[in-house]
Amino acid sequence: MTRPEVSESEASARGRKVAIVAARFNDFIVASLLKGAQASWEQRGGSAADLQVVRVPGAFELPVVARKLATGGGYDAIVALGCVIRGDTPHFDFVAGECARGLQQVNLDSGVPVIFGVLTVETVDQALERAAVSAMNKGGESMDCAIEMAAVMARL
Ligand code: INI
Repeated sequence: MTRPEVSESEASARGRKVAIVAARFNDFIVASLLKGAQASWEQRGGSAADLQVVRVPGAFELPVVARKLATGGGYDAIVALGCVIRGDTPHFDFVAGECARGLQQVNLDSGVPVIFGVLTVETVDQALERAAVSAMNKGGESMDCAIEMAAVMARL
């Protein structure tokens, strides 16, 4: 990933309120994404009381809950976490595609940033690589993105 650092103020979670909606399907991956997101929230100074986590059955269910959180929760951003692995399912394209489409719809319709932290991969190995406890953890990256977007929206 090539992205220059954001300013210190835009990288701070202090005073922000964020919700995570995370799928339970493929939890051996999603649990690591969730840990990465929570760690980033803490590292950036977010308070535990201002971070809500909601679990849903699968990636297909993420948009409807993201919508509820975005429209009624007073959150500055929503982070959606999940993992869809092509090898596991003949309906990969439906689950992954509808999840992405639904989350983008909530993002644009609500005006509350919805971050796409859903892995859509070919193999388990690719998923493990992106969920490792490292700088590459997609959950942590998604939380960083949410915090930056909260700052961007507050500034505009
Ligand atoms: N849900 C996922 O989050 N990842 C998957 O890989 C997956 N597969 O393989 O099918 C998956 N399916 C469940 C789906 O998200 C819904 O929960 C289900 O269809 C009920 O609506």
